[in-house]
Amino acid sequence: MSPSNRNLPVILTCALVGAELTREQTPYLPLSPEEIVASAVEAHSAGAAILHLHVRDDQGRPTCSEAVFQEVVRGIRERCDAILQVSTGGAVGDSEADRLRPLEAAPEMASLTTGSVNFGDEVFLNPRPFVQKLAEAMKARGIKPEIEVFDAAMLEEGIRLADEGLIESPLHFDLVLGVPGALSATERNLDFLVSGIPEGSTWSVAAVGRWQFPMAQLALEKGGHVRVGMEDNIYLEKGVLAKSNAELVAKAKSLAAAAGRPSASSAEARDMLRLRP
Ligand code: KMH
Ligand code: ZN
Repeated sequence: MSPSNRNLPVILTCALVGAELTREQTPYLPLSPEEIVASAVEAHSAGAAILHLHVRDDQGRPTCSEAVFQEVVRGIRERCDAILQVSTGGAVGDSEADRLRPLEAAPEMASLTTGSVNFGDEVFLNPRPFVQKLAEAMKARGIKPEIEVFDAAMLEEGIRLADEGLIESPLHFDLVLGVPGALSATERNLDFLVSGIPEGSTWSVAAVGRWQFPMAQLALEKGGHVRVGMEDNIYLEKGVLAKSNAELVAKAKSLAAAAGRPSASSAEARDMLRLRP
């Protein structure tokens, strides 16, 4: 822990649902709008300033339906002041038109993956013209992108979009490490990515599976922010399923406290991210 990072509030993000997980993998996965809202409010109470949202249809399948996103966004907003960040990644194979739909729910933030990448046995497609279109749509609506970096070139592409005027500074990056086929969750990779992040930006780490908490620890020590949640990892510890997203957030919050990093409230996070009022 460098002295400059001590006491720097950490922005905890909780990715509640994702698009790939099923109830077969964990019975605790929230699926219906009511379950997602309840899980969101609980995760926020446990310390998450940002909630990263995917939604599901009435069969539990991933959907980009505007109506479902709006229902979930409205439900959470009625009950807490968390920063809501919709996914524009959706599920592998979603159409470009569908992936633009969550922006209609008027969130404060949205994810923006700035390149294509192998994603397990599939390919998460993000051609440049579509990434530019997403960035333009976010800018037009005053939605701050979280630049999702699954591989190194995505960081450079995020900076390029800012140079082209499609993303406003300060930039916010989420370093997604450990997806099979993408950049692995190692300290060396984290250091390499962080060394390329422009001054004045903010960054978080979202590592998947068993790397979630070890990489969160490194992010805390290096002055970064942390994303946890069932989308990325369903285990509280080896062999023990998290019974809620709040449990994962609470664990991240206690790691942060032990590292001397208080968790930021949503209001503090809005300031740190320079979100528009
Ligand atoms: N479900 C993945 C294919 C995001 O939310 O922007 C993409 C994803 C990233 O989850
Ligand atoms: Zn996501």
